[in-house]
Amino acid sequence: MTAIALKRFVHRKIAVAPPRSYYNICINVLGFNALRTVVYHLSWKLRGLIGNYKATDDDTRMFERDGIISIENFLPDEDFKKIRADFEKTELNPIYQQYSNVPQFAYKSVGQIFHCQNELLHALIVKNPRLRKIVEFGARRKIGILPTLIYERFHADREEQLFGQSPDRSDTLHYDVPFNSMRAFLYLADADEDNAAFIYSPGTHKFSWKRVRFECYDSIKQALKRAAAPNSRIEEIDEDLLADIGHNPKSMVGKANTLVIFNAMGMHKRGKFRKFTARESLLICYRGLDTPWNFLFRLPFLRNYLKVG
Ligand SMILES: O=C(O)CCC(=O)C(=O)O
Ligand SMILES: [Fe+2]
Repeated sequence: MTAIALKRFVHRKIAVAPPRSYYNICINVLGFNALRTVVYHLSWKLRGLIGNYKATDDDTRMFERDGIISIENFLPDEDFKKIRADFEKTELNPIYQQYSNVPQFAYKSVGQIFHCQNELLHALIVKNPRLRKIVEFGARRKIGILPTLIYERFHADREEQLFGQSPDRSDTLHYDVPFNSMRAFLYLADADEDNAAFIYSPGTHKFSWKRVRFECYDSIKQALKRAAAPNSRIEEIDEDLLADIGHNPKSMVGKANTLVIFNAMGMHKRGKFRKFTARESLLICYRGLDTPWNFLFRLPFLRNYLKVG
């Protein structure tokens, strides 16, 4: 195994493996998920102390408390219109997914990724000081990467898909990774409970021993389920486990030009489609900020070498 292949393996299978679908029962019983969560939390805490990160304004205070913040009329009108126009002229690539136990991908999900080669998004989003401040505060580190930017259009295109489930798993309650990880949606059209507005459970991003216990139980339960039925869909989280961490989901409805910044360690999911109206947004993803390779600080000279695709 080459060094790069080993690094990739560790990255995918250990560092950022989704906690709710890590199937190895033994490893989960041994507390792998819990240990990972504790280690990441300690590194985040330490970075906070060293970097002297403090919640000093309404944005950061709310983000610290809830793990999510919704900002209406985020961009000046003329800037928002430019992004909306850019979105409209961008040809999105349809992504169809087929799962063995689900006849057809429930939504037509279309997306296109820009790695910030787009000057407009770079100027208006990537360099936006308000967004940057909240993300740096949430991650407890300077933003040393370019976020992944994805234009998204989701919609149900058949009657039976209304209220149906999406096999991409994002409409099942989940947390993405066992560390504080920042993402944002800029709504490019109105999002409401009829067109699958994002759902988040404020406060569930917080570290606590109950949370660690939750991760431990849930990961074992998922692994056992998967062992019994390998092709089964990921299960909903148990209500009593959720109650333990103060679950109180909220639909993040918002008009076009609302920016929703969230910590993907908190419980969240995509809503359901009750109408055919598409949900259109720009997803801004800072996942690349956190890897085991930059546990405390990113080492600039290693940055490119260690970049994991
Ligand atoms: O599309 C959505 O609303 C959910 C997306 C999601 O789960 C995520 O970005 O982590
Ligand atoms: Fe997610």
